[in-house]
Amino acid sequence: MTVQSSTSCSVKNPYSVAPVAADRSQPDPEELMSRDQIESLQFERLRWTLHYAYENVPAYKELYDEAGVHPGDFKELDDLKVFPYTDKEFLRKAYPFKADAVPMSEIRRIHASSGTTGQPTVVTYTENDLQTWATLVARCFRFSGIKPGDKVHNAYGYGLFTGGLGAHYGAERLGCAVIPMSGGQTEKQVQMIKDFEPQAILSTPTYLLTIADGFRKLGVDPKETSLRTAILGAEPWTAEMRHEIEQTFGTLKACDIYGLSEVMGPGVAGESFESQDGSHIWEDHFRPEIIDPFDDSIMPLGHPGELVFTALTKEALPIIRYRTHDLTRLLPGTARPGHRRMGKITGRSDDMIILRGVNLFPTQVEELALRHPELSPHFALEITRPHRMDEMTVRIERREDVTLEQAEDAAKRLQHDIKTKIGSSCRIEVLDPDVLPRSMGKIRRIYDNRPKNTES
Ligand code: DLL
Repeated sequence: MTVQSSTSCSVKNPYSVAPVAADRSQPDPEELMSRDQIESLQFERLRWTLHYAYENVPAYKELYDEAGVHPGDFKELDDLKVFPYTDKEFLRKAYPFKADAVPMSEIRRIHASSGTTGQPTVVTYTENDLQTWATLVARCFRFSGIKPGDKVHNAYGYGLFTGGLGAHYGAERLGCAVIPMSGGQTEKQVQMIKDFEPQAILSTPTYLLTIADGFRKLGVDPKETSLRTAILGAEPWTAEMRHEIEQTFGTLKACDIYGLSEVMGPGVAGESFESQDGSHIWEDHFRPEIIDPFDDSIMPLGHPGELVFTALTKEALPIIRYRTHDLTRLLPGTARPGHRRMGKITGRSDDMIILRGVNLFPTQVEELALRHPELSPHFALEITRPHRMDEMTVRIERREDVTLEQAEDAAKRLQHDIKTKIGSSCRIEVLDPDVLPRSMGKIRRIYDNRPKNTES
């Protein structure tokens, strides 16, 4: 490509298409829309999306033809419910690029979700998709208290994972100086934070705990760092974990950011630093639904269930009624009343432990464990089947400043809490500090050591 020089000698790219607001510290107009305005925008965008997917992605045409529905049936928002759900399997079958609505010449980025089992899920982006993504991530960061001009330490992993690059371009779009650390190399992270004095950090909640440990190992109290804002996501975390992190870093505010690769990546929803009351879903680009994961029926506002998303503006990879497996509920918007909020995610339906008929998520253990000041946030759950019955062992580290006896006393109380509040019996093993493997990104909480290929 030939680059023409500008006569005004401006450093700005004259060919840039990025719609950056003149004052990046101000909300986008769509952010401030009323519920009615959002819903009429959603209706227009949904109608476009349904036709666009049907005409350009054979898998959607096949799905809708088989179900006997047609984009022309969409006459009001409520009609979305007649279109079948999609899921990871739908995308897997299209591996790697058969779900794309545009030719490869229009694709500018390819990411893939790790996929704990089998084939990864591939997600693609056009130039416009990347612009939307950066704009929405920037919106989340501003909403969570980051300001143009701030230095932002990005500890989300760079690479095929959408966290690193998604957060990176969002921070640049907001007008921040990004420090592209990626995950891992904790000592170096600590050094960079000490030397560069960023105001904000982007990380998974559990990796931020690892970084806090890194500071303590150097003899530095995390409260002495420059960090004032942490934007945390990519894994479930509880109000208790927020409290833990905010206490550890002193004046820092920890806010949530939510997203998933298939729907875009980070930035589908973000949290206000003022109200810290759950992430608002950016409904100018995504229409959420909550469904009953067992009978697939749609749940009313406030009821828990599985989150389902329809992306309203995606060009490369249309996503319609995609089942996320994330369990939460929808709530009315507060700081941005036109957009609905999501409650904290309890977990993924596929991460649910069923222990002798009782459903259990690691977040429930996190919530209860962190109420005992003798116990640390570092724990893992092991499921075994020594005889015919499943058993769970909670392995949890004690805090540095308590004795083993004190921690074991607290563990007995935790065991009682788990029995009475969740309904499961378990064993608790108290470990010394720094024994469990530390998170470098998304933490692994569950170790399922039951014999394979037997009935559950
Ligand atoms: O984790 C995207 C992301 C990166 C979000 C950085 C936020 C920050 P995936 O790897 O596709 O994408 O994983 C998506 O992670 O379905 C949830 O189960 C979980 N998840 C993501 N954000 C949150 C959150 C990225 N704030 C899966 N709270 C999702 C709870 C989250 N779980």
